[in-house]
Amino acid sequence: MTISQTLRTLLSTVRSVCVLTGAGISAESGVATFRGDGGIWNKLRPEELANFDAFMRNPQLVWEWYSYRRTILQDVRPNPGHTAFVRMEQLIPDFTLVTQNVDNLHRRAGSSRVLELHGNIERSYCVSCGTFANDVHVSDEVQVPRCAACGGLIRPDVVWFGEMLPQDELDEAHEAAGRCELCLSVGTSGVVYPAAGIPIHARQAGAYLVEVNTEETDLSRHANELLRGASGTILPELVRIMEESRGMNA
Ligand code: BV8
Ligand code: ZN
Repeated sequence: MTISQTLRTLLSTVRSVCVLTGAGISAESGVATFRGDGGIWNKLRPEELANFDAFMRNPQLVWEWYSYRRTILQDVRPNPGHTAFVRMEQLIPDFTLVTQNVDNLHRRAGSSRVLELHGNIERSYCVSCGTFANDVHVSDEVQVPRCAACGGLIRPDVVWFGEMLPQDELDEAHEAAGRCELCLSVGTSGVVYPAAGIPIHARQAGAYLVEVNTEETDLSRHANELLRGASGTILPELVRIMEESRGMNA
């Protein structure tokens, strides 16, 4: 993977950066992606699980899936890709981290401000009264968690297909994309909208768009530069170039 002189120069001067991450940034932590090899959705179909009707039809099945994913997340840790963005946030005056991931790993890595477009699997709320219930543990013999306040069904606080994204986060992400000089699209296949529109908007607004991915994606054709490889290797290298060129060796 070679980094162009254009990007090296930009990394030494850039003051406004917008990042979009997807499941690929968590792959090296051992969290399965959705659509890549071994992706969970290759086995499971999103229609059956990640939508509200499926949940109301079979809340137990959907909760077993989320409970399984939460259990996996207890044993994984952020990887050098997540950590690189914690450092980049310190180096860049106007830095915005937008994620599609619900795995909470950016926050666990120490990123102070994360725009979670698809929610967060660690949070849950009542479908009837909206009360949040964050100490929900579901195992297969236990019934679906019920709201202490009104007895309604508790659901994971993630955005399912056909559901609106949190408007404030989406607006803030859109604004950051519209003003950034450099946009990094990292570990996302770019198939899910409106999130996948963020890097495209940045490019159209004049940003230099770089894709960090092990494979070709739906966003590759929009990028100024493709860095083919693992985010856990590439992102620390980008930060090293930033630090060196700004005389801020760690
Ligand atoms: C909405 C949360 C509107 C739950 C998720 C037809 C055309 C276009 C759009 C649509 C359409 N039909 C329907 C739509 C809209 C739909 C959509 O985009 N569908 C797609 C599939 C066609 N979008 C929606 O429904 C959204 N809502 O539009 O509402 C609306 C309007 C009016 C009124 C009401 C509503 C809601 C979308 C959110 C869905 N929720 N997840 C959960 O996670 O359990 S989506 C799910 O996909 C995850 O959030 C995930 O983050 C997201 C995107 O996937 P990726 O992160 O990109 O992961 P993926 O596995 O695909 O790719 C991983 C990449 O990493 C790969 O490229 C791989 O090569 C790379 N990689 C692997 N290892 C590494 C690596 N890269 C670097 N380093 C490595 N080591
Ligand atoms: Zn309730």
